[in-house]
Amino acid sequence: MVEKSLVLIKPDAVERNLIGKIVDAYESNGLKVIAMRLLKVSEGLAEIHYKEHEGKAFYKSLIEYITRSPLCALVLEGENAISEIRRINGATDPKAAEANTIRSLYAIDKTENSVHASDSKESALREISLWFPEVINKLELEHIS
Ligand code: 3AN
Repeated sequence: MVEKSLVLIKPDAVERNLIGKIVDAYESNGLKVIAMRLLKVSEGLAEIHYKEHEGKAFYKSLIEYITRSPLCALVLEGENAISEIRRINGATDPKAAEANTIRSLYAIDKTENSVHASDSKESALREISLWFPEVINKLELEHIS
């Protein structure tokens, strides 16, 4: 099934000039970039994006990290994109990530782990609406017409 997913190439990766290598990992696995934006995230957007982690021990450092310098947000599309992207990314903790995944190659630690990707259809819809409302509006228009 063709799906869309939100990916963030996070500050630690953008700071180390890894955007190209990371996008290449997705594109060479057949995923298509359908939206892309470089931005320095506001605290408000970070808090909405990471709402499910509010109150956890790592929450404050997570918000500080994600807002400290620009990140690259993308919408990717492809066959089984949601699970495929998470496979390409590897486990949250780079020490546990499989060889040759993005996190095994580039992540620094559990917080500065280079990439984020939606973990379900529901979170993909929520996250794409948050980061790229124009993509959702276009989908709705296509659905109606
Ligand atoms: P994933 O990004 O692999 O879906 P989530 O959704 O569990 O992982 O966590 C969101 C982000 O919060 C992670 N990408 C990571 O940056 C941070 N994080 C999650 N768990 C921890 C932890 N135990 N310690 C520090 N940071 C964490």
